[in-house]
Amino acid sequence: MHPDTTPLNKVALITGVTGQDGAYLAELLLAKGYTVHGIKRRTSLFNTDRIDHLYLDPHEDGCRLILHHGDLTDTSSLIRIIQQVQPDEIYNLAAQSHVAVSFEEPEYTANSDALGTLRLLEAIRILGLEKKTRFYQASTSELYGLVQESPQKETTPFYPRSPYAVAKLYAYWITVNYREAYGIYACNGILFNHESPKRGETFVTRKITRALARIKLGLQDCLYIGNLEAKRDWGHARDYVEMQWLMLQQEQPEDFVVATGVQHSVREFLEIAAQELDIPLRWEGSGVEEKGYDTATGKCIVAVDPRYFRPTEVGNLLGDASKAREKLGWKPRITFAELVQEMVQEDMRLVQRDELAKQHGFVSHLRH
Ligand code: NDP
Ligand code: GDR
Repeated sequence: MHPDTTPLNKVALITGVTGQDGAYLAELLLAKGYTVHGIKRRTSLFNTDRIDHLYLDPHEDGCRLILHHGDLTDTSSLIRIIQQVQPDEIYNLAAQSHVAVSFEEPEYTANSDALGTLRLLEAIRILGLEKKTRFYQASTSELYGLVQESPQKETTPFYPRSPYAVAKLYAYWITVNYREAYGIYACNGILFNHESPKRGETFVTRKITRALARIKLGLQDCLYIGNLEAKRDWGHARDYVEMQWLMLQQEQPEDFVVATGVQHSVREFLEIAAQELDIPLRWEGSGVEEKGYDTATGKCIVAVDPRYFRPTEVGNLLGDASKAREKLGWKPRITFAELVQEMVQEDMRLVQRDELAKQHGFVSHLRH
């Protein structure tokens, strides 16, 4: 049985349940007594690692996490699942969520991230669930892009800078429009970057903690990185999914910024992660020639690689979550230092496991 606190007998549907936020949100809702349905797209391998600890065989008693095959680009699957599940709450977390990848796959990104949101809202309408089903849209600080004011809050004008952000701009406004046009309880959470040990390996924080752990144990030589000067407001996913839930529990639907109000650069993140691993780091050179050396070994362990630069970059994001604090009493609990520490420690644990496999003759083919 999943641990129960206050059974609410509510039914939630999470798109993107196999992702970082989907896993933390499913855990939170199960602990609150929800029955949680998740939409998982078909993949050639299992990709449920992040939620395996929550999953019970459907034949066992007390199974409250149910997975359905579906895809945000496939309207019929979404209508079928929503009709079957009759959810009280839908959390739309599914997306092609990688900003750099969106320059390579702009059309797919628009289809899943922009039209996918429309398809879900239309499904609510087609099925006559406007009064029953509440809708949460995973909006993003990337909407602010080329920032027009700092820090950014709910009223700050948007200036998206990638196909991802432009697709999310459509999703933001279609959510507002369906709220105003059809009275659906629909909200946008404008979330600033949030990370965790469950973060995808190609986002910069996880890329750094994983690479440094591998370098520490001799499984990798060098971390190739893009723009070291980009600044972000980084929080912990566990804190942020609580806001996703809180936003759907209010009398009136509203949009909220979710952020820590503290900013760090990619370089600072890297330096703190290196400190955490006792790697003494010294920088040499500048721009695309910049390199980081481990002063204990003299080896180059970090190198800037322009392949990770973006055609249009978002250089400087900082959020103001005063509205969330004042109206919902929300504030983040996990500090930046704790976040980096947790990610580094968890990656060290995983890398030690890889190292052990290597020692026993299983060569690690993991990418880096
Ligand atoms: P992840 O990339 O970790 O997870 C995305 C999820 O969406 C995965 O489960 C993925 O499935 C699924 N997915 C992708 N495409 C489709 C599709 N076409 N149909 C169905 N499912 C699909 O993202 P996060 O958990 O980090 O983020 C959750 C949401 O919040 C995303 O919408 C993201 O854009 C947004 N966001 C994230 C922020 C962050 O800092 N993490 C900040 C602001 C917004 P699979 O496992 O198969 O890849
Ligand atoms: P972001 O996250 O684009 O903010 O989108 P990401 O971690 O990818 O990049 C953050 C910043 O780091 C710079 N950077 C690198 N990024 C990656 N991925 N790889 C590198 O090697 C690298 N080197 C430097 C980037 O240029 C950027 O400035 C995330 C996603 O979760 C979105 O879905 C979400 O909407 C936003 O956060 C808020």
